[in-house]
Amino acid sequence: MDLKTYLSERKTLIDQALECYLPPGNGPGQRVVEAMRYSLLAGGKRLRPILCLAAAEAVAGNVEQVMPVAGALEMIHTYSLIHDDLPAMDDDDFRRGRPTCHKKFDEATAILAGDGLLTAAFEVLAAAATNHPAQASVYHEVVQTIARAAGYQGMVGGQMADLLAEGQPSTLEQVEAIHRLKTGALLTASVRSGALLGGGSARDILALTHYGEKFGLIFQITDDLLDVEGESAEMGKPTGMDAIRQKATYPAVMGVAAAKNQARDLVAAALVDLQPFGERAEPLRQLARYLLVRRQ
Ligand code: GRG
Repeated sequence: MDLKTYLSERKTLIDQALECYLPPGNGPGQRVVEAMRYSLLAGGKRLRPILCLAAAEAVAGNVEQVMPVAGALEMIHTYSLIHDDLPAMDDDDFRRGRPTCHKKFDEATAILAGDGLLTAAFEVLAAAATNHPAQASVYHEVVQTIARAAGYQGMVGGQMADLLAEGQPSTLEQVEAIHRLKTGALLTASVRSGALLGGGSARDILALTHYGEKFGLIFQITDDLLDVEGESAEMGKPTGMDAIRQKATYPAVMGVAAAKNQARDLVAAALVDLQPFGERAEPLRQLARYLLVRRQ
């Protein structure tokens, strides 16, 4: 399979689905819907929904049925980016190649757009569960998995820990703990949800969850490396090792070479998790390898 074609076909399907889940609004909430759509439909790699669909594929599940859950994951991810970009957090002016939500609209609208996307995600999840009453217990577990990964025991808790760690020297254990929550939890939940909805056995779900945990760590290590030497560094962001040292990142605590080795070792281990799934896990296999060579 050709990963580039696979990713672009999946991205097209996901973009079409997102357009349906969040149509243009009218009435008093129109401005906030406009801001939600501005950020949600702005592009992005759609990595979380793609992982969710690929995990369902790995267990021979019905990919189409998984789409609403995949869309909900992207809505939650987009909300986190909108809020992360706010002046009170990372204070970024650009995201996905255009002005951030609060720059395009205003801070209050951006806060509401994030809130709107988070709650809309759970509305989409509830509708999906309603449409599949025979699988109520599976949907229940999916909603619980996603809520936990997004909330204070996952992404929100990780963001808090990251903010508290700013400017403080961190150990490798602390960096790993922050990233497992901040970015790893939602990525892992994406894979796990796909495996659950695809009808995987308990053993399949566990193996794919382990793959998802490794994927989350590799994603974060390579994201940190891109900040040091990738496109974001080339785009003139305040990065490079001096900026990185003040943040809780892998290159800061272990050095660039060791971080690259760690990422490579984790990819090898993630591929072992996928062994039982044979050819069906080829997209997940290639996605893990892709992290090592991505430029954005
Ligand atoms: C505000 C609750 C709250 C959480 C924010 C995930 C997160 C926590 C912040 C994102 C900030 C950031 C840039 C983290 C680095 C890793 C990351 C999540 C990058 C962006 O994800 P991609 O690369 O983005 O999947 P696209 O645009 O492709 O979707």
